[in-house]
Amino acid sequence: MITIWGVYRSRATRNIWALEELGLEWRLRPVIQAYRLEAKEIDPRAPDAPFNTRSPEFLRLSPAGAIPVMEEAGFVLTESLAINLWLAQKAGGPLAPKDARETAQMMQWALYGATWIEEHALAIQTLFAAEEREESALSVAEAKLARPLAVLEAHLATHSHMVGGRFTVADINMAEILRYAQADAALMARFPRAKGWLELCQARPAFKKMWQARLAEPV
Ligand SMILES: N[C@@H](CCC(=O)N[C@@H](CS)C(=O)NCC(=O)O)C(=O)O
Repeated sequence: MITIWGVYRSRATRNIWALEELGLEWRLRPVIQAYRLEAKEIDPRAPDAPFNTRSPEFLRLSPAGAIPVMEEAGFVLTESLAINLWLAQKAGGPLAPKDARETAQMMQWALYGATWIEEHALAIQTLFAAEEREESALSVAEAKLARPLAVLEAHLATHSHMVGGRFTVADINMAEILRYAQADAALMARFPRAKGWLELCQARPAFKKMWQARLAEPV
C-alpha cells in the first residue's frame, strides 16, 4: 500500500491526482504544515501539537520537514514531481514514459516547471489570496513568468500535451505548477493555449475528485 504523508492543501494534490489517474491503492497520513499551526499561534514543537512538518517522527522520514512524502514497503521518496514520475513508471500504462526519451522529456518539463515557473506562479497565488493586492509585486511575478509561459505556449502550439502526444504524468506535474497562476485571468489570457490545455487537464475526473476533497479539507 502506498502512503502519502501530507494534506490536500499542499503539493500532495499532485500525487493524489496522479494516484487517482493511475488507479493505485493509496492512503493519506495527515501531516499539517508547521507554518499553518504557527499562523494560529500553536507551537508546532509542543508535545500536544497536531502531527506536523516539525514533529520528530515526521522529520525522521523527511529531514527537510516538507510534505508530501511517499512511502511504500520501506521505500521513502520526497519531492512531489519526482514522486509522480516514480508512481507513473511503477504503474506503467499511457501516463508513464514509454521509453528512455520520454523519461528524459518528462524530467525536462518537471525541472523547467520547478525552476522557471513555480516560484513566480506561487507568488501570484499568494498575492491573489491576500486581502489587499500588492500591484508592484504582481507586476514583478508576471514579468518573471512572461518568458517561461511563452515557452509553454509555443510548445503547446505544436503539441497537444507536454510529452508523447497524450495525457501523461508530465501534464499533471506542469498543470499543478501552472494552477498557482490561474487566478490571474489577465495573465492567463495572454497564453490562450496554455490556459486551454490547463482547463482540459482539470476537466479530468481524477482532478475533479482530488479538488473536491481539497475543498472539503478545513483551511
Ligand atoms: N519542492 C518540494 C516542496 C515541498 C514543500 O515546500 N512543501 C510545503 C507544503 S506545499 C511544506 O511542507 N511546507 C511546510 C514547512 O515548510 O514547514 C516538493 O515539490 O515536494
